[in-house]
Amino acid sequence: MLRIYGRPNSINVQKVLWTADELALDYEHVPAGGAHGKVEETWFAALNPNRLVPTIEHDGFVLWESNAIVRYLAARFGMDRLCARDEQQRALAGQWMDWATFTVVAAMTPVFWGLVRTPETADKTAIAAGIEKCQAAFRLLDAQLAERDYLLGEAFTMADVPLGCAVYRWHAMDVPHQSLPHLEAWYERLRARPAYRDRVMLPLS
Ligand SMILES: N[C@@H](CCC(=O)N[C@@H](CS)C(=O)NCC(=O)O)C(=O)O
Repeated sequence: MLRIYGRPNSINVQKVLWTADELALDYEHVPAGGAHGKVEETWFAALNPNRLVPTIEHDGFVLWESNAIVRYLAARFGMDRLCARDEQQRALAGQWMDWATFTVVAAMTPVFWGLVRTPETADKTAIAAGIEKCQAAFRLLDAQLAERDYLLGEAFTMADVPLGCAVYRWHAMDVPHQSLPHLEAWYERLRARPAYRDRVMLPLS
């Protein structure tokens, strides 16, 4: 039995729910965090002492950190599809997943909080700096996608998941969008996936 804890509007939870749906997994989704609470309860801290979502339980196995969860689900249920058997291909997927977190989402966080979550206390300098960093990162991503349909080649893999979540968030915000044809074509391919539309393309909150 797979149980996924997390609120649907969290970008990190969206990675996990999208992956689970791509794999057509049978799972229980327990909304948690934010207005859904639960993370402050003792039983939740026993699962994840950080009191953060996403967190999963799979037949008694507990895991947190969204990219680690995506990698686990892809390897356990999507080997040769979402997860490459080849170590170097798998490492490249991990590279893009970590770059999504530490470069793209790190740059986007002040923009998202300033424009969406707490506009009343927005730091305009931090927003402008974040936009500039995101634009530079997306130019790099556009170049990677110039010669392939997805991050690692002709097929959708776990490498596309964290960046796919970030790119939706970027498009949904009122920020200057550059013309990046390869990134746009990839984003259109993602939008054709029902699980992406269901789990990621939600109103920002
Ligand atoms: N590095 C962690 C970050 C987890 C995280 O910061 N989760 C946020 C939601 S995106 C959270 O749980 N916030 C507290 C809450 O929602 O109550 C991951 O990728 O899973």
